[in-house]
Amino acid sequence: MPANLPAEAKAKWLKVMEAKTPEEKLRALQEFLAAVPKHKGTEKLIKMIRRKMAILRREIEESRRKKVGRRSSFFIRREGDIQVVIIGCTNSGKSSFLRLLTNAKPEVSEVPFTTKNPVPGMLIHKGVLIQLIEGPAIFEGISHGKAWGPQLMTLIRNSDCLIIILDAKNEPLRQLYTIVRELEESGITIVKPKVQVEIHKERSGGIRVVGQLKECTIDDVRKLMYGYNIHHALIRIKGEATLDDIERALFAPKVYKPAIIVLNKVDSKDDYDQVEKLKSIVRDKVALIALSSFKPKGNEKEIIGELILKTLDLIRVYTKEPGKDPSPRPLVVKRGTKVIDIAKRIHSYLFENFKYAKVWSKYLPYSPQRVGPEYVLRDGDIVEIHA
Ligand SMILES: Nc1nc2c(ncn2[C@@H]2O[C@H](COP(=O)(O)OP(=O)(O)OP(=O)(O)O)[C@@H](O)[C@H]2O)c(=O)[nH]1
Ligand SMILES: [Mg+2]
Repeated sequence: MPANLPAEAKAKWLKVMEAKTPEEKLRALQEFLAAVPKHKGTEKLIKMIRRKMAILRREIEESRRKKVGRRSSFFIRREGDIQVVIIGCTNSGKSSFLRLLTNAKPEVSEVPFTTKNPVPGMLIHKGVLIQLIEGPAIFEGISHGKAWGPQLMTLIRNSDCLIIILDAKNEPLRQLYTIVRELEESGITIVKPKVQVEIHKERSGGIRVVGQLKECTIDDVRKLMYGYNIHHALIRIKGEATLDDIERALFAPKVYKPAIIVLNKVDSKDDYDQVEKLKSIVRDKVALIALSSFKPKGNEKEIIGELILKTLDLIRVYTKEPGKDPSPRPLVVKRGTKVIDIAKRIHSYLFENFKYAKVWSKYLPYSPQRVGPEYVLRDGDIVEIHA
């Protein structure tokens, strides 16, 4: 890791972080690189920076070539409660899968790279609207700015969850490795990291840390940040972060995207050994299911819908006004959400003047029950807030 860089290099890194356009970023990286001393201890860093620069150069070149309005067809408006991007290698059956789960009608064909722009569809599961978007195919090298790479990675980064389609009849494991590698190269990881660090630069307020530090103090963190000329920032930590973890987040920030692996084209018993092989590799790191878009069992919508909610740790809560029926559409919230969080979400008046709530729940011995602000809601609960 980039420990012990001279002050000049650290100051230059700030410029890299502040760069807005790819062109600015490339220039800033060039200057940073010039300020990094070349020795054994900085070898890895230099390699990483050179790679970043190569990717940027390709990106700049690509976008110059495509200036003529192609970009807009890549934009999909976010709709519904959850946005999921379907990714995979070409011909793995992404379009077939989208057709199976939604009313969308993307072209299905054995011709590779049939889908060239994202196609949206809507899966409705227990009243939750899940927007599924088929992304154009991932292939080796796409993270280095080729074809739709940059736009696809942006689409992925802005989504809530990924569905990775693998073709059981075409080396699914190799496909998975390609996909994971391309994502990692773009700073996206699908395996939940033990520690997550996010650094938000701010205009004032000094260096603040929310979360747990490990083997270091807030003063160490401040010193580290000041070294990079960063005097105001909010550092959010999930898990326990060491000084190294924080410095790594500064240099190579990684975004965690929850994912579900769908092994497609499991049409007959002959394909089952692929399922077992994949299971033994993936284990419980990422959710995995096998299916056939050709020969669906009929319960795929239900299974995938449920798996998405579970993977994202989301529950449904119905709100209700006194004397009226519950809202037909649920609120989709994180597991662990309290009654008072719901009040806050509905209206500041309900939050500020909260008295009590009534809850109808299949988990309660009798319903409704009167509860306080700290009551933790569960999936399917109905809540009526009194202020
Ligand atoms: N045997 C079998 N073939 C399938 C299955 N699902 C899709 N296919 C076939 O696989 C080929 C590719 O399917 P698509 O759905 O177009 O794949 P895609 O991933 O969208 O491909 P691109 O958009 O071109 O990257 C087509 O010939 C489909 O008929 C399946 O469950 N079993
Ligand atoms: Mg397709």
